[in-house]
Amino acid sequence: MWIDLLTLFPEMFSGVFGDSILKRAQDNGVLRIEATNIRDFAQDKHRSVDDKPYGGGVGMVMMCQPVFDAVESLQQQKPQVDEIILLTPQGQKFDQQLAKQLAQKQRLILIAGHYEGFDERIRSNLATMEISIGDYVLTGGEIPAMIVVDTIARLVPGVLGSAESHLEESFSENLLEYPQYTRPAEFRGMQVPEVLTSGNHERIRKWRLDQARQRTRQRRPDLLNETD
Ligand code: 4FV
Repeated sequence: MWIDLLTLFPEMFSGVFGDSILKRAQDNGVLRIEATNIRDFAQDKHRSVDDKPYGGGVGMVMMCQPVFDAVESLQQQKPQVDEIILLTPQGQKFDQQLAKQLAQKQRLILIAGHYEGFDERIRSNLATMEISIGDYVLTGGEIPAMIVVDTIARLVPGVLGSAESHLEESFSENLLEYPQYTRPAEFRGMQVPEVLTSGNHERIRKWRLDQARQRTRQRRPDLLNETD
């Protein structure tokens, strides 16, 4: 999968995508993540990318021309871009389901905004999707872009090794994770549940499913269907 990030601060991404699992996936050619500076497409000598809002009001608005030209420049390269995604509080709420849908795509462009947001013509005539990571307002779209990329990337085949598998145990995916333990079996008098050291895989599977259902019922009843 190839993800282009259009941003005013490309250097913000080097730490997050330049290390660990995502770096390994890029080195292995499974993933391609590239940040491009929108300001490189500004046409005036001040390299302007924002301007005052028509009709007055506070703050500045991301201008059309640099963003349109940046997207069209990226679109010159194959493969074809499947989605052009604005990160904005007005967008579709991002969740695991949407991440799974996007993980099926071949190439995405994510556009991280700043200031008061985007000129409406970017939204209506260029973007194909808008995504929000939550009902709050950040200073920029870079952190939302990192969240979206990280969540999608781990679902792309070959990104996670077997040790980091995202594949759920054999029960429905709309449950919270069951409790996890590792060595030692006793820590400061706190024991690991006996079932987990029993070696009885069927008992363990049932215990985990029951724990996941209990935890989901207690913490996130909204995730449960009637059948769970
Ligand atoms: C945001 C969100 C978000 C709004 C003004 C960037 C900021 C600035 N993006 N989910 N919540 N964006 O707050 O995606 O343009």
